[in-house]
Amino acid sequence: MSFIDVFNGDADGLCALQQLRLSQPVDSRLITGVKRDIDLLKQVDAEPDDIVTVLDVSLDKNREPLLNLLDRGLQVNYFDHHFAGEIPSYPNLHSHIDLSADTCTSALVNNFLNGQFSIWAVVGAYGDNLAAVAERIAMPLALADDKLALLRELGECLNYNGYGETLDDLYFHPDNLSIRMRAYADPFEFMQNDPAFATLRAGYADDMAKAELLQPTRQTAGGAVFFLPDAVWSRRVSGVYSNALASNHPNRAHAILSHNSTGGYTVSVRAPMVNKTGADTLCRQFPSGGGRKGAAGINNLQEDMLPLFFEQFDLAYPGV
Ligand SMILES: [Mn+2]
Repeated sequence: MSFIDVFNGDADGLCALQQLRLSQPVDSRLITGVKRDIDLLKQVDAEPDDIVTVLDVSLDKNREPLLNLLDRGLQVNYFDHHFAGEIPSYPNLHSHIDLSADTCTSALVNNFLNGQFSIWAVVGAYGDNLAAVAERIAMPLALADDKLALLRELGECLNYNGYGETLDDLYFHPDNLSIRMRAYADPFEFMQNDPAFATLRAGYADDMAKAELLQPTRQTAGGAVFFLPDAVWSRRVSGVYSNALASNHPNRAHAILSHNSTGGYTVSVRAPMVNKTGADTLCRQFPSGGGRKGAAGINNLQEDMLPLFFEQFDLAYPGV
């Protein structure tokens, strides 16, 4: 019997796994990728007595390989907050799926573990740009403001690391980052002792300084659309830059488009922070689109679909 951990390569996926593996330290096979690579379960090559844990990737996007594993009798633990569609009913599927806008996978694992390693759930929630969720989980820990700010920075840095078109765009492969984090029950010790944090912090600052010089290409009453240049730094910064725009302009919806290698665009959509709805339904209208109510994306939007995308963006976010 072996353990196979399948997780999104962003902060939320990493911090969800961190809590589970601190609680149950086992040698597991890790399957992950860049944040947008959520088609992960098909990579699982398992024996019937293996235990598969899936974190922070949409069940709907992984339905076929999931059903295959379940039919073969494997035990599957599934924690997620993305669009799931119908959740299959199998005695060997242990699902912890909650689509509400005010939760994330790290928070769901925190509930499951009764707060055993909640400090890592705080990091994961910050990484998903859910500051209110992070602060609610952090409340019983009674951390000083500067400590909380550091956890936020770690979450944002881990999240930043997940963005890129391929693993080569990233500073650290998420499986490597997970193994480096593994020894630390205390994220402050991780930040102090492992050079990964300093590397990500410097890269983040550098990429953000470039992004902040950009102007929106389209501005409407309800939203703003930005195009990022075709460069490694812009692929890395697209997600955290979207989150920063959303936080700095809470009444406005945002779409951030970057070029990808197939000649199309990778799109990040953020609903207005004051009304986190519609991002998932907007993106799911397009092939390869998906996500959550407040934050969603399209992996590959073809150039000729741009006018339709703008039209649907305006319809979704007409402003007040
Ligand atoms: Mn998440």
